[in-house]
Amino acid sequence: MNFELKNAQKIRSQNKSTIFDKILVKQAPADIIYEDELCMAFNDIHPQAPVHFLVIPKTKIPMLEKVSKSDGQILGKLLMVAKELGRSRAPDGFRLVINNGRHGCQSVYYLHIHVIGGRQLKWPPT
Ligand code: IU
Repeated sequence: MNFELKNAQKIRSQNKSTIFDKILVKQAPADIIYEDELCMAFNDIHPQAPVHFLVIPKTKIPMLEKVSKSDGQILGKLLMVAKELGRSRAPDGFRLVINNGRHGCQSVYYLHIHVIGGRQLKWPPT
């Protein structure tokens, strides 16, 4: 069982501070590749492909199932940033993934979009 899967099995409070809260305020290290007033993107510490970065909102949402109607604008923004960075870093194609909850293999309860590419990806994901 890999680290993320093991972590995803743990029951945790969704309101607890996460490593991404710390990365946002530069209290934890990350290889930041993009930042603006609404979001940040940084390279995944355990990349699953040559290109693997995460896009997070600056306003905390613990997981996709917790988004509300008022989050529509920030969700659109995250997708736009993922698309722009994905297109320039993985011009032959890329995949976006949002893990949600235990069965979704979410290990960090701070909403993030994985952007994965730089090699031929397979389908379906297991
Ligand atoms: P998940 O969808 O919650 O399983 O993804 C969390 C990701 O955060 C996972 O791919 C980790 O490798 C990644 N990560 C990171 O980039 N930096 C960190 O300090 C930690 C985890 I802890």
